[in-house]
Amino acid sequence: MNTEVAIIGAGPAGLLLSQLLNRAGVSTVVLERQTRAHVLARIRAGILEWSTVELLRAAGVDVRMEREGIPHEGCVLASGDTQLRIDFRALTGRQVMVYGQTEVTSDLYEAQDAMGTEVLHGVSDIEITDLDAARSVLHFTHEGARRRLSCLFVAGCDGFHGVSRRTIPADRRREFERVYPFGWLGVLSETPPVHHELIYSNAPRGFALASQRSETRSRYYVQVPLTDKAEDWSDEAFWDELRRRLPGEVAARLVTGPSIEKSIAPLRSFVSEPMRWGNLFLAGDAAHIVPPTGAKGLNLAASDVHYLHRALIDAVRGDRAGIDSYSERALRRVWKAMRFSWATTTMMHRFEGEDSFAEAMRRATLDHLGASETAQKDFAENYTGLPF
Ligand code: FAS
Ligand code: PHB
Repeated sequence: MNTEVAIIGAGPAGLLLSQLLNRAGVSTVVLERQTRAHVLARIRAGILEWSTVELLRAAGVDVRMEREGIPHEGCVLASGDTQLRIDFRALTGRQVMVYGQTEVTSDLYEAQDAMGTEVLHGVSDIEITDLDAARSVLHFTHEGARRRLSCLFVAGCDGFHGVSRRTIPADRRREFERVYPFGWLGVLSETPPVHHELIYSNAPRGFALASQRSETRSRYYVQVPLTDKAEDWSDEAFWDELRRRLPGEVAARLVTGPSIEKSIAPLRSFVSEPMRWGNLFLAGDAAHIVPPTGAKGLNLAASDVHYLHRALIDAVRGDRAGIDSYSERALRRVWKAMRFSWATTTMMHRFEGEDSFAEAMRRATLDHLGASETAQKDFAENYTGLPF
């Protein structure tokens, strides 16, 4: 098999990159470990930065998003019964879009079907070779046969547990990590959202988030110890805990119902540098992980794809300047989002065993945010997405 760009991973990063390259006339083959149904069953992110919305428009996958997505012009940061609305529109002139990652991935799959792009599922044992040659080779197993894919470039879009980052020699990688001592227990329910905007709540019992997928489908999270298991939490226990962590007047209007999905996501901050090794380019979770507090995970994957698709189109046409500067340019934006995600996680969560000083710092940060339009503008600029 031959192609111009081999893409490992059919998550949002891999499919969006493939779609943008195909629309520019660059051929791709996408290799995915799981089945399509498995990929589409994942419940993950829910907030799109406006630059991600515009990139999806450029990829030609905006029709359903425009119809079903919900623009949000602000969010609420709650601490106890105090609620502070951050007005994105007034502070930055920008907004975000509520549209689930699952829907983004589904729209990308349909667009790739229409393109006739080869997306192979059930692929295993990928080995990447010849990264320093004119053409690289992926060896992999598919439908019981060992196969060979020759390409000009390889895009590692295979997430945190993928093979591509580990193809870069360990002594040439610089890794930065912070593992948080708690996770997020998330519930999806066919119930009307408790508020028309997202509420991030810092409560004495821990963090909670009231999010949504549509006017009839809600997504809620509570901070839980890493020792918890989703199956340990009954729906009733979840709703009770969520009520305890939301402002009283919000909890009073919470509509509960059976969970249609319930899972615990661990939280970590992680960056692996560089994001390029010869003909291999990392994008998305393959290179970096952020705690979901800042709603940056999916949006950083889109950010990497924004830089990488242009660099690869130019490189296929003979201009290598973009691929030579990709890692540095992508990482500059990654680190700013990494900082914002770490800062909001620290500001909004209770850390087991933290001392009174840490608690006082969190309170002072929230007080300052409430009193300073400059601080609110900084939050809004980061949350709605820094410029590419
Ligand atoms: P993905 O992990 O989505 O996709 C990688 C793909 O590569 C997967 O389909 C995988 O099956 C495939 N793959 C892996 N190894 C392979 C191999 N060896 N060969 C072939 N294929 C391979 N972000 C938010 O902004 N908000 C959230 O609330 C949020 N919640 C999350 C909850 C969970 C449980 C997780 C894990 C992540 C969450 N994220 C959230 C972050 C998430 O949305 C990611 O940022 C986003 O999926 C990144 O997309 P990709 O980089 O495409 O990686
Ligand atoms: C979600 O709806 O899943 C979501 C929204 C905002 C976040 C994290 C998750 O910061």
